[in-house]
Amino acid sequence: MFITRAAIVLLSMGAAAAAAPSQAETIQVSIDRLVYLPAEIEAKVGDEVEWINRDALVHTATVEGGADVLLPANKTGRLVLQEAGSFDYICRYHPNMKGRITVRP
Ligand SMILES: [Cu+2]
Repeated sequence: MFITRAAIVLLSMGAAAAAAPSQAETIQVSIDRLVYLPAEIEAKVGDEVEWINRDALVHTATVEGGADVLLPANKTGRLVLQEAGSFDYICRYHPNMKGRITVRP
């Protein structure tokens, strides 16, 4: 009986350790009245950001010299994060809208 329980505990620990590093997450950022919420997020390479535009205006999530995600009114847009670093982004149509994504390796 003791041996069986110990084996089950070891198996479940092994499964958790193996699954953790490779699991990509989706991080949601809302846009409400020309504001990214939250404005700053942290993620890791392979994660996906999903912007949910709740405004009746077209927005973008645009990194200067990099990614450019179009976000039509009341629609969502997604981006898979490919490289580590800290990225400031704005909306091309409303440059006062500012966000930042910090991507860990
Ligand atoms: Cu905008």
